Amino acid sequence: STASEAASAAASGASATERFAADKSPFEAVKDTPPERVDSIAKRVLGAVYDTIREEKVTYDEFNALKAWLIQVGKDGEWPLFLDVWVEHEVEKVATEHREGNKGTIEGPYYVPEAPEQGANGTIPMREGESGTPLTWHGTVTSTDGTALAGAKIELWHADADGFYSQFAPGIPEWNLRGSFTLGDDGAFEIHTIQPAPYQIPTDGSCGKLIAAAGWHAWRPAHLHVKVSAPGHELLTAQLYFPGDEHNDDDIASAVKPELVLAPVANEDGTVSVDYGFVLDPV
Ligand code: MBD
Ligand code: FE
Repeated sequence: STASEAASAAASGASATERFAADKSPFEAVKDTPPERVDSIAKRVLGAVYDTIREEKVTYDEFNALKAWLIQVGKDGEWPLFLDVWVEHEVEKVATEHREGNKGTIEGPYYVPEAPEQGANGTIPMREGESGTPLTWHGTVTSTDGTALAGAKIELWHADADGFYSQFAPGIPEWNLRGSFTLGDDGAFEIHTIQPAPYQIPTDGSCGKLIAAAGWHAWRPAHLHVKVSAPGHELLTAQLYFPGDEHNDDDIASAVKPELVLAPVANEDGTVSVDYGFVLDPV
């Protein structure tokens, strides 16, 4: 219903801002940045803005609409959403371009650390009768040299069959569709979950206003989020996608890579199986 979607859209923006504030101490990490670097980056960003204003002959009315919109993005708590949808993909590419192992992609705004542990062969927390096609996923976590990574951990989180994330939409149990899977010596796992639905970013907030004003759509393809970690290896943040999703080629968040599209197999009992493992780069 429109009313419950509106309620959850407003809530998810504010929750994502709270989540960000709780987990990251961003200024600490860059406190030794030399002024030359700040100067260079700030000048280039502003330069791109000046070029746009000159080339597009931006008017005062448009400038004032921008000011009002930027103020509202903050009031809606949608800065994490805006930055993760329209900026993070380029940061992620630069951060991981040296890797020889698995492709990764953006984290997005809805990760919560310390999801409940389910073991190497486990079912993600879900409601009784959780809707969606049951999905059995196996694979192995290895290093780039092929060694199985004992004690690797997979953190998995994803939307439900209606496209909503626990802790960011109301009325969903706290850890629904969020789980941690710590692997044994063979680095192997078998995870049971359900297939998520395509996800529409909130349309009733400031990001939605930009999307409507620009004539864009608000959709991301269905996806599973993961963080995969192992001692002595770089943390992998990725998402897995499903073949044939109409938004794989026009994800609003530009986060789909061909290496991250699964090859699921439909079983006779209506469930789906998929084999996909991860290759981590040594630190
Ligand atoms: C999501 O679920 C997501 O993964 C991203 C990147 C942005 C908004 C919602
Ligand atoms: Fe997501």
